[in-house]
Amino acid sequence: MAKVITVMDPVTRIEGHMKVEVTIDTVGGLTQVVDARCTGTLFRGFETILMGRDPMDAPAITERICGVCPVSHGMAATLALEGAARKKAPANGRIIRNLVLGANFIQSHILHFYLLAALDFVKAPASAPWTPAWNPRDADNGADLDFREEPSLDDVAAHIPKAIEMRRVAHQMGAVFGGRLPMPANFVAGGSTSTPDSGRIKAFRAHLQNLLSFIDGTYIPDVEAVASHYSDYLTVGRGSGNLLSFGVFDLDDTGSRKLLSRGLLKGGSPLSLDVRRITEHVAYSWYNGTRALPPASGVTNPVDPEAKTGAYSWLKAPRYANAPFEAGPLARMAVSRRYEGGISVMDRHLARAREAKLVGEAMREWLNELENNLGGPVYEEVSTPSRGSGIGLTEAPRGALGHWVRISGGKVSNYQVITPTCWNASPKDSRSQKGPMEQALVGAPIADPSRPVEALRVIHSFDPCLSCAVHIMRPGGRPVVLHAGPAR
Ligand code: NFE
Repeated sequence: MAKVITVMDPVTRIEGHMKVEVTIDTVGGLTQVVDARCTGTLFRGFETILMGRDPMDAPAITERICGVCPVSHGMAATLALEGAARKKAPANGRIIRNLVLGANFIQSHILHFYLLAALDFVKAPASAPWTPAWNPRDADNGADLDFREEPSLDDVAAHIPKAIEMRRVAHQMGAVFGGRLPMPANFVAGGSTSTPDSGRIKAFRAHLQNLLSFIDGTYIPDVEAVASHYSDYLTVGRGSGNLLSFGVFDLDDTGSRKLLSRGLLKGGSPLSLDVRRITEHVAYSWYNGTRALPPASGVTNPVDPEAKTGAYSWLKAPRYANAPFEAGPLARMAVSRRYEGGISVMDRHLARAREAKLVGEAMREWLNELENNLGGPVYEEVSTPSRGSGIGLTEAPRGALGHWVRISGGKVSNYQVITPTCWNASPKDSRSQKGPMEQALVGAPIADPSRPVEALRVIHSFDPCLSCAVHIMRPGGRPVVLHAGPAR
């Protein structure tokens, strides 16, 4: 077969807008991906929007970065502001924030498997809303693609309507303390604006029980069925081989104990995180300059995409000690020694499902803790520092999330956000090292280059969210240039 380039633009069943270009060739008798380029096709202007604003607005504004993981942005922003103010949320505020974030993890993981990823592996009906698609029940379209015949795989498709209902339940659960979801209203620097009472705890617990039954009885068995019938995907899509977790769900008021640990695995060897070793590269991104900068002094100056030779993405390329690292549930579970498998398409799905159970079960304990401390404070007063800086490191459903804030004259003078999808779907860096997803695509076997469902399996396993990673566009025109300055 002659070498071909297949462009998926936009990649569907993800959040946001992404283009992936794969070069496919036959090597050693196997037709496979030999090169890949991931492009974020929108510009996210949130850092620029925040300049000159009251720092206390950062949680409410950054939650709007994305409707799928708003809680994580609220958490990262409040942690960054608390760092700048040298304050910590009291125990009940911390626990309530954990509970709302846990609800968001569960809804996001269910959403990802059933609505975004499962149809890469299971046959859906050849009718709306499942079509148009490379649908294996459609004789003219996908019948010859590699979709395996198993009753347990048919069950997965049959569970999709229930999964949609369960996702709603997870939102309802988070809204018990969040006030609403998505974009909860209770995340403030210093703690939470909502308070626990026995009625709210009871309502939350009922939703949680319902979700844990679904996770145990349906979600995990469904992922295991897919993993057992597509076990070859335990060796496809390894990527960078490096895993990074900022850690999440503080279990004490100092933040030193977490349900999911902070740390890295570089080629399997554990490392502790030194946040100063994170830089963002822009050599292949549509931003001014070529120098990699630490996010605390990062700049977000978009350029005309046609003016920067070689650049191909609105995503910057975050690197740790100049190396690409994968973020996500597999990274968290592996760093925490709660997942012992490898790094692959199917390991990502298995780790994500097992994490949903782990988090759900921990939430039960947190409800007990709240119940035993009803009336304890949820908020410690935090006033806007006139100057200072803070870093909020947490985890979003898709992986490590960091917010870096600098405050001068009581206003935001710099704000940088690094999302998990920036780690995973990043373009090349100054050393021309590909991002983890680009690396994971190389070597993926492809049966039909015009319908590369195998490449989609690799892409979807990372659960990319380009809404988080990039944001504003002017179709058909030049990029919108937002000028930094005080809010008008
Ligand atoms: Ni838009 Fe997000 C998550 C964050 S992904 S979903 O999870 O942060 O980059």
